[in-house]
Amino acid sequence: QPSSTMEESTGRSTKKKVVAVVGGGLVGALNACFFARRGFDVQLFEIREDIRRAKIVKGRSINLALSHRGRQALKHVGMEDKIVSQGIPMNARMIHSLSGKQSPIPYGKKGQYILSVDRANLNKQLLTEAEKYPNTKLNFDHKLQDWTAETGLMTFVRSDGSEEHIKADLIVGCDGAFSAIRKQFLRRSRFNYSQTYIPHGYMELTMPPINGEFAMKPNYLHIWPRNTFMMIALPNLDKTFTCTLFMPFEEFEKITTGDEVIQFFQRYFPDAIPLIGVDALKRDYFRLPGQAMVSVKCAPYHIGDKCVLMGDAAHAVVPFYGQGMNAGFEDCIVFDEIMEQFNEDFSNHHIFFPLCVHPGAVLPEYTRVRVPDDHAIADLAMYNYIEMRAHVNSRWFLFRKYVDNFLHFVMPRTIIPLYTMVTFTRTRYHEAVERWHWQDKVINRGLMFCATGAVLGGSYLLIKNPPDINKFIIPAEKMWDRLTALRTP
Ligand code: FAD
Ligand code: EGU
Repeated sequence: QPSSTMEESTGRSTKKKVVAVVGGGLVGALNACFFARRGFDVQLFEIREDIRRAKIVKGRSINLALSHRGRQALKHVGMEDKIVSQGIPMNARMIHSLSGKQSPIPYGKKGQYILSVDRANLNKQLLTEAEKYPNTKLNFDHKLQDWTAETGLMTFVRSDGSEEHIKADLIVGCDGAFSAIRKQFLRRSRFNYSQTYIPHGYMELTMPPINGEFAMKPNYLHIWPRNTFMMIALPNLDKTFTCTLFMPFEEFEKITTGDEVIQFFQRYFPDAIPLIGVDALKRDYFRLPGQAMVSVKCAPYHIGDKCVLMGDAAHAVVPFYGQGMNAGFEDCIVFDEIMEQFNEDFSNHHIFFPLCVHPGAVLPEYTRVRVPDDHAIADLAMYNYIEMRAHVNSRWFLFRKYVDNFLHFVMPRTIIPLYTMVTFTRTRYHEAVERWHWQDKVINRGLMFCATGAVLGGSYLLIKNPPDINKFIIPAEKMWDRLTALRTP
């Protein structure tokens, strides 16, 4: 049984012993590894049964785009190579226009790519890795019901109805967008919270292999940008593609029969119909209703020295930057770095020793450092959602990416596309946004400069060499010749 003993040789309870990770999803399982590596007694609690034994795994999205931030976090726990080897590299997007034309746009230089990874597989591997540490215990079928901030006492309910009361020195809330841990935060003063459901829902459809091969080119993130409607497809190891259809709930509701589904696809995604298959499409469309997407922002991320939120529990973001999991994984690195910096000192004793070199208090520092970045990626994802919905068709998408790439090519050090900073670097999200605004200014100044130069230069030349206006005036007799010339091909 996990229990808390706040023993400390110095008499001050500055170090944590028992860490309870609540939620065994992607971030919870990874976090268990991070804390186990540091030697804490890690107790992980997950409401579901062990997904490694479960026959059917229900849950959100089947596959995810893993990029640099997520990979770095996996690297910290020695999991990068294993996960990368089971992912499918996507070197470029493939833009599908309404006519069926496909245009690739690389993500970066040769060899720069993001990965399509299987969510269930990633989750299983992370749980197995966490379990390898002797100081970690995974507790499945444990639903966090309630907890007390003052004592760190948690109440869990099991599927047989029994209750368990468990205490920990530190509670790490990784229980997702509808976090039960976060409920206690909401009851407290000076806790900021906002949640927004977007009008769109999503639905997943599968493209089976054709003659044992991928139905489309595998090493791409396939995108069908159609303003209000959008579809994205990521490849899976079993040579299927998982297509995610995004559309407003009211549009989902308009489609009530199989024939209407086909009509809808005929109108917006005609090239996908034969690849998904007419019958499968008619069937799978009605399997599940459209799934909601929520954006959650809050602050602070901690209560005293007792509890901290990470992953979707701290910041659910809409999936329009492919960063939710990546940001949650980066949370784990940032927390680990702060623990290192503060010598794992969680106390608030800097109130008493303000000039101390390591003034302790890991949790307030985590909030201070991480909130601006998580809020920045939440805002960016929402901004991209609004932008795509408003006016991103395939031509606009292609045009924008070409312009970005061109400017980067001309001034590789000055202009770095925003998605590049977000996807391929660990530039702090809020700094990426600042830099993006700065770059916009530089580009606008550049355009202004060119335009002004053109006008001034042009005027100067006109004044210096005034054109003979008579050259432009066509005599009446010549006008007739010209008009008749136009008629003969
Ligand atoms: P979750 O994965 O939600 O895990 C939370 C865990 O806590 C679950 O296992 C749950 O069972 C458990 N739990 C909940 N309540 C309790 C309780 N009371 N007691 C005990 N346990 C509890 N991100 C990317 O980086 N790239 C992508 O391409 C991408 N695509 C996405 C596409 C879609 C359609 C969606 C919806 C999201 C996408 N994301 C993507 C985001 C990504 O799915 C999430 O950011 C990520 O799953 C967050 O992980 P988490 O561990 O914080 O939360
Ligand atoms: C959505 C759902 C293309 C997986 C944003 C790009 C996404 C993913 C983009 C989903 C888009 C949109 C980026 C990546 C990625 C692009 C990105 C979105 C993975 C700005 C499983 N987005 N996604 N941007 O640049 O940075 O290719 O469900 F259509 S990966 Cl919406 Cl890089």
